[in-house]
Amino acid sequence: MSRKQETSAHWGTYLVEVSADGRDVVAARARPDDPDAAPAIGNVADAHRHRSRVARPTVRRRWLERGPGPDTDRGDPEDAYVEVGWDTALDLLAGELDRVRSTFGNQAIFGGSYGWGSAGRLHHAQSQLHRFLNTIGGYTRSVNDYSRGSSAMLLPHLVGARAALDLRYKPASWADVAEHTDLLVTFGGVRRSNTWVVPGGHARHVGSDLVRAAGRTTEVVALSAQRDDAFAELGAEWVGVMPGTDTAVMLALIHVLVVDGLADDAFLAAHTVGADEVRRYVLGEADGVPKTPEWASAISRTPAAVIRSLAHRMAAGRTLVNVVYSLQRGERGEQPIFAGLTLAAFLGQIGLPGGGFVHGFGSMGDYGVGVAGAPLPTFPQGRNAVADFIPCARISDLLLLPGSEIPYNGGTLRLPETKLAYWAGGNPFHHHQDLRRLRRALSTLDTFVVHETHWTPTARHADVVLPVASTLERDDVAAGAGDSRLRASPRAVPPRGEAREELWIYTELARRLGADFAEGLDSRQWLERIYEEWRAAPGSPPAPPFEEFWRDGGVPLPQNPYRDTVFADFRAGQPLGTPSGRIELFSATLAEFGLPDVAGHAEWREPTQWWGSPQAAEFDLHLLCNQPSHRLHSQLDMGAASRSTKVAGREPVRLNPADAAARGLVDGDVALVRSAQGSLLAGVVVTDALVPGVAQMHTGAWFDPSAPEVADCVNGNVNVLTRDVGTSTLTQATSGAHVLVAISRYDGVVPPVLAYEPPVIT
Ligand SMILES: Nc1nc2c(c(=O)[nH]1)N[C@H]1C(S)=C(S)[C@@H](COP(=O)(O)OP(=O)(O)OC[C@H]3O[C@@H](n4cnc5c(=O)[nH]c(N)nc54)[C@H](O)[C@@H]3O)O[C@H]1N2
Ligand SMILES: Nc1nc2c(c(=O)[nH]1)N[C@H]1C(S)=C(S)[C@@H](COP(=O)(O)OP(=O)(O)OC[C@H]3O[C@@H](n4cnc5c(=O)[nH]c(N)nc54)[C@H](O)[C@@H]3O)O[C@H]1N2
Ligand SMILES: [Mo]
Repeated sequence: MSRKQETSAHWGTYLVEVSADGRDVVAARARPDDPDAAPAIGNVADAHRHRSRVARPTVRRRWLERGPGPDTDRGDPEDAYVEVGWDTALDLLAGELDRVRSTFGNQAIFGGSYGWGSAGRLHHAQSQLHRFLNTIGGYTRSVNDYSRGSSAMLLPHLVGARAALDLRYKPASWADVAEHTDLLVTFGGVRRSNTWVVPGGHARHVGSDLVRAAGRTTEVVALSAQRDDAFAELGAEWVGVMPGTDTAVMLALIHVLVVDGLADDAFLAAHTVGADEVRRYVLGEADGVPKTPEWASAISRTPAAVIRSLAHRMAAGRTLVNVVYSLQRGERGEQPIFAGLTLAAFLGQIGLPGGGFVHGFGSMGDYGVGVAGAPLPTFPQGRNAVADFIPCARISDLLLLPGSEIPYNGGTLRLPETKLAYWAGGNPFHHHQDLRRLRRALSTLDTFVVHETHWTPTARHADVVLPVASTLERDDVAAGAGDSRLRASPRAVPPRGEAREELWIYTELARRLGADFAEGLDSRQWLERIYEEWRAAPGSPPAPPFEEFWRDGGVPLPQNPYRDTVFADFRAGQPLGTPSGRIELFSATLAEFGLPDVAGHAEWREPTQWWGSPQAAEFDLHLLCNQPSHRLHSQLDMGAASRSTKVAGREPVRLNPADAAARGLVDGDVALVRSAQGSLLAGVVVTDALVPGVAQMHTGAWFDPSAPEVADCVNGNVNVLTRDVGTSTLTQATSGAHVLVAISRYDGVVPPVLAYEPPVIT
């Protein structure tokens, strides 16, 4: 008899079925009461036992034979690995960590290790790695994220730190929207597939439920290059806009509000600073270019009449302006956020129920849930004795430009010299840009260490690969922000092969280095400890002792609805945490930074990656690189659900019928997609859901460099194409959402995809 049990991931809580002998996961399916379960669940069963699982501790043969040192052969598909026992692996690694810290200092260890790992609160890969590195003297860390690395840096300058945080965790709820909002104008789609994911997971997929409720009473206008970017149930009106040009449209909307007397001058005078600078700019008094709808239309290809009438509709009722994350994941990514907030301020509805500005509705499933997040159990990370850090998207710069200085947030950062990088819970060959450059960067290291469940392309570049137990193989607890339940996520099956829990690995490594990682506790004792510490902490909800919680499978979290108090209180007279206490439509702080690419107010600034740039002569299509629907990033890309989306055996590229016809492409063809950075093969999908001149691919196909004479990646990983350049000198975040490409039919012999094959082990 097989057995069913619950488990939790960033894509939700679901059920796994375990074989009668208790050793294997035979199926994974949605809970019957989940109204909108994620298709990614369909990847779990076959990914769990896939041949690409890392079975044993493994070391690169060249590193083992030659010792640590720079090596341009890292990631060579032919590179051989050697399996070693745990004792050997841990002895080698402890010795190398000790060599690096004593010869070069702890700042030579990069432990930023960005990534989404798994959802549990105890086995959180980064927290565990950071705690371990802290116990042995510290590490160079990374700050910010790939998700909203630019807006998270910008918004505190404009609305203060507190309000910026509340825009993430306490924005208007979907219930507010349904009740009060007449018009929701969203720049970038409210994509159903993106709401399937919440950091930490959610007990049920409530976000999408509420989207449907909102769609019944609220008119929705979605500006995007993709028609199918918004939930079908929203009944959104689609306005086509060329990617990367939204700022021009927003400025033109402000222009119409100003010129047609629709701006809320009383709100601007009482609650903002800088409205005059913005007025002068949009009227063209500053630079001789009035930001009219005609001007914006020439940039965005959105008809001027549509922009003009949209401005009037926005001023006619309660309007909420939403800007999704992806817009700020591009060069000058600050500007659409800055301009979107400025537009909402000119409408004067910030702080009114269902009105004003939100950022990220539709980007994650926890937006708009409307419930104040409860504190959650956390694994303590200790203190880092090293001060050095980088914004996470500057990883290749760190390794390629040691000793140099980069501008960041008005100051400069010195990049330390790195000898060893330690990655656990992330996949830089998924998340980082310009993978050819990343490979060069990794070749400079003495040693690259990776903890993984699977032979990801990142593991394939590592010198030491340690196999770790997956979520299904260990006990944990999980919950996301605003969740209804803290859930037990018990081990379903024993660890595959010789995989071990990371907590055990760090305990053993620390012991070899004369440090204490686990304070004598095993993982079960730690789970109980973080639960009990949470239960005893002030502000925690009532909860039973651990044994009872574990037996019950969870404990309800309080469902306290919050009010949009930041901006409501601000409207009622309470100052914001900005220098002026007001919303800064012109920030003197930003202006005084004197940066070449970010001014004191929102501006249209041409990125290099847009259809109007000189590069577009050769690379004539704008490729959108956005989140995959049937997986989380690169996770479980070999699973059945993800495989079901592939075309011609690789990641699909979508284009408009006119663009396809001009290139002689039909559905199911294999296309060669090239950018100034690199090339890939993809399977063609022709669709009228895209505006002409725009192509689209999802991120997350595993990097496959096995046929470099054909393309840098034959499996369709978009990050061989993207540019590794920061959003701006202010925020230095990823600009990976956009890249200019050329697409042609590939008529040669199509190479097989080898990305999911384990390496040669000798
Ligand atoms: N071009 C382009 N690039 C992008 C984006 C884009 O829009 N365009 N989006 C960016 C965004 S928003 C993000 S958040 C990033 C995501 O980038 P990542 O978070 O790095 O991507 P994941 O594929 O989720 O990588 C998580 C890895 O952790 C491993 N893992 C899972 N559980 C565990 C565990 O318990 N322990 C350990 N050690 N490992 C584990 C998984 O096998 C997987 O390889 O990508 C970014 N990259
Ligand atoms: N199923 C699933 N859901 C996920 C994830 C996943 O991997 N899988 N990842 C999660 C993570 S970590 C994050 S950060 C969020 C990201 O959330 P988002 O950044 O919102 O997601 P994307 O899908 O990258 O982009 C959303 C849409 O924005 C549109 N867009 C892109 N650029 C532009 C532009 O310049 N102008 C306009 N108007 N529209 C544009 C694209 O058409 C795209 O479909 O998603 C989360 N949700
Ligand atoms: Mo993200």
